[in-house]
Amino acid sequence: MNMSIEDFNAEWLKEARITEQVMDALTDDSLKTAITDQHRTLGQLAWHLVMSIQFMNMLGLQFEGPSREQEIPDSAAEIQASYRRIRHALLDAVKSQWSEEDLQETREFDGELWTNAGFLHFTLMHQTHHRGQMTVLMRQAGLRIPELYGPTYDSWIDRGMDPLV
Ligand code: NI
Repeated sequence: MNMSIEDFNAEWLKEARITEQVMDALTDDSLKTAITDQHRTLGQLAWHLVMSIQFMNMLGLQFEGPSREQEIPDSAAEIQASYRRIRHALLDAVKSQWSEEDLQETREFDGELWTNAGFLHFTLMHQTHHRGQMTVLMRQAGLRIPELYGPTYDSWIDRGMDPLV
């Protein structure tokens, strides 16, 4: 998908804010939740989202983020702070370091030719995908799920309504 810097700015502001709300609902105890012990934990998924933003450094964008060697934090507050920092850092870097021409620059990744705009689009989709996985694990962990694209079970209850099925 072709995106302009303005398109990315608008989408990222919305999407990263939603992700931040999801991250902010995490608790230390919830981070170990997983569907089975063969699958990624809630904490691993949350950290994967932080580190996949960090991956955009590989495209020549310069911004600060956690080191690849850093262990996955067992503190929800640390993951939340890292996400908050890096989601702003990515957007600032895109806006200040890339022009519209840079977005059309291509590079090979995993045997395919990608534009930088394509990577930005992928970053949005990839985040949404894992964020959806996170909300399932959060429900399993007994956490309250913030509203993402509309009311949740909890918000229907709060409004005195029968949750939709
Ligand atoms: Ni992934």
